[in-house]
Amino acid sequence: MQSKVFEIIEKEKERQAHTIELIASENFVSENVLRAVGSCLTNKYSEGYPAERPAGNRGRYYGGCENVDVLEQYCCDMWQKAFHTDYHVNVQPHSGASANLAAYMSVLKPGDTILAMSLDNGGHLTHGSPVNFSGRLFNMVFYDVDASGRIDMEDVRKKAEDCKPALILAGASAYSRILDFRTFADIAQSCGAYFMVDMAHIAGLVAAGDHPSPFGLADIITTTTHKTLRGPRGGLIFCRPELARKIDSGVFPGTQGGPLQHVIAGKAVAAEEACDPSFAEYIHNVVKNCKAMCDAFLAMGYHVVTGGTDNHLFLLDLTDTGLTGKEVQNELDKHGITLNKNCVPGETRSPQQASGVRVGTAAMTTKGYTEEDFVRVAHRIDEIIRAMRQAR
Ligand code: DSN
Repeated sequence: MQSKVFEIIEKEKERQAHTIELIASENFVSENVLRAVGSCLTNKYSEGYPAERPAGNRGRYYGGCENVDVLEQYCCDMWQKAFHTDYHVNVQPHSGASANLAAYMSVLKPGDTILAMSLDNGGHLTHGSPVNFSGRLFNMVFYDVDASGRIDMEDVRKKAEDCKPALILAGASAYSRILDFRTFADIAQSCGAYFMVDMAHIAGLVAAGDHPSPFGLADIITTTTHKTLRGPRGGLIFCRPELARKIDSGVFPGTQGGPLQHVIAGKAVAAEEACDPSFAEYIHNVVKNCKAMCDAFLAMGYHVVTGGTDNHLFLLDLTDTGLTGKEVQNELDKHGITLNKNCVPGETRSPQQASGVRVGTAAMTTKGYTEEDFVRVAHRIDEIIRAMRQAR
């Protein structure tokens, strides 16, 4: 049967081949990851866990799981290797949002207090946005950023003392600076809270040693596998071994049914790739390229939130230009440059309009872009923005 779907996929392949991809949360996976995700493993049901899991959570609810048992355990082993950790790992979360939901539900009750970073300041929807389950199920308190946009650790300490949270969350979707996991952990310990890190954006940098590691400091660590880790779309949860049973139950049967074994296969391939020395080399280049591009914008007089970047992304605050993030995103789309509008600290517009754009270098570094290429793109973006302002 002829399917329309393959025509659409061909068009998307073309789009991906011919645009400059600067969305900070996207990347291009290897052929092996694609092969694994497109495999016959999609046919298999396997609710439950492989036999090697900690007592209480082992065993499957279906027959015929002998191959996926080996696969899932291998995937867990490889992610432990990639992060040099003996933390327990659950590779079943379907996404970062599912991982965060399962993590919260494993150790918290509805109504408990979570101290986190708000969406406007760079946090994620699942970090307590009122339109998300997190903001509806939990009592959210948000720590602030200082005038430059950096997390104000004194505010974290003060709010933790005041609200006595059950869990403190560090991690972000649009934050360009090093996260001070040690100070977060000290604050969590001093108020008896769980310390959770959502490292979805920076996980590749953690694996490569380009960002301090939360392992050994956080109780629970969630991540996606498709951003800087360059794997298939999906999530992972790591936890201290004593929380293994709670976390596994929080994923299945707590918040998910059958795991996606074809995606787990893709995650296992991505973990193998992350263990190869070439991955660290790639991530070093992502960070170097990001700094070069960010410096080019600073030199052209743009307002970069926090004044720079330590990682794979930065945020341009367009308030001074009179343009919205949405207008710039749409205009760049017309010129084959893809990025996303983003709220900035102290945002006055709705997230649909937003006053900034987020720029990331992980995807185009995979395509071989160098510092010079990213600087050239920065100048091209500036030309387009200047033309938009003149047309006003
Ligand atoms: N939407 C992802 C990002 O772009 O950061 C997070 O879910």
